[in-house]
Amino acid sequence: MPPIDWHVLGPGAIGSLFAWYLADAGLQVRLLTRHAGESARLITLEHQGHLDKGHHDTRAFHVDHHDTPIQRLLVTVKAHQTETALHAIAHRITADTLILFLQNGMGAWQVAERLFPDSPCILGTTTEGAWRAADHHIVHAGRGETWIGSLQSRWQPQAVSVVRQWQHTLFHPHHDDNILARLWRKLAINCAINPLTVLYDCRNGELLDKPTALVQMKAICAEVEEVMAAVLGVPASMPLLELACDVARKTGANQSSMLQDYRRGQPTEIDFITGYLVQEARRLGLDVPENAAVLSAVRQMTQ
Ligand code: KPL
Repeated sequence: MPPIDWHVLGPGAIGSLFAWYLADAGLQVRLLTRHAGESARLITLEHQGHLDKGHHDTRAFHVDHHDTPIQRLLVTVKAHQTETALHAIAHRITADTLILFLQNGMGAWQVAERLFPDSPCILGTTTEGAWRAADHHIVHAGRGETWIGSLQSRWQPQAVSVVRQWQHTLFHPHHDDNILARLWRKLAINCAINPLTVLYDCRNGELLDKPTALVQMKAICAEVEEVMAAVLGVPASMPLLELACDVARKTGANQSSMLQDYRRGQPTEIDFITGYLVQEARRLGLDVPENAAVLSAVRQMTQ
């Protein structure tokens, strides 16, 4: 049997999308799921917003419950599920296991750095749009960009090697040796859009029609800009409010990932998005009252 190239931990919308296209490019992919009795999973991918619009494809994946070491691990579980999910497979992670985090929010990778300090840990961020229409039915809603890098210079070669390996996939990602700045830009967008879609119970684009939501978005963006500039040491290259409004417009028909979790009654990623921002602000001695208010409002609604 050929060696397994990637194990995907958390085959939700983004995990299934990546599993799908890695397998499509001929890589050997296995899924890691919580269901002990599950040995295979059929994933249906529906194409929207790019080539083959409306086309459905179904592909079978093995679910791996073995105890053998994992070579490359793609972590796509929700940020708050990371610790439990990694604990469950800790016996399969060695100093040679490459771990790539591709999640919304910030800071979940710190679990891996603590549990597996010798394993190469790299980070990615993607704007590929995917959502779950039903169990194991994923809609690829729009094309985006994927960036990969490492916070530690010792693991940059591993990040470059993944970028090379994925050149033959649909994603053809880019390497960024300042992945932190890119992750912050995504965090900023998520801080500006996701919690407000929960508070106003609306799609991303509808925020732009609500004057009070826009006032809040403006205040959120001003605070995030200040924290981001302090963390990265440089001011944002474009006004965040402009960027956030642009993303809200382009993804106007989307329900944000936080709103989807909220509507399904599932825990949201608020602590790894606005919660992370507020924590970083405190560490730096900065005041972020609008974000703190939004954080506590969403926590109250989702507890
Ligand atoms: O990343 C997103 C999310 O929903 O988490 C945005 C960019 C807001 C698109 O919905």
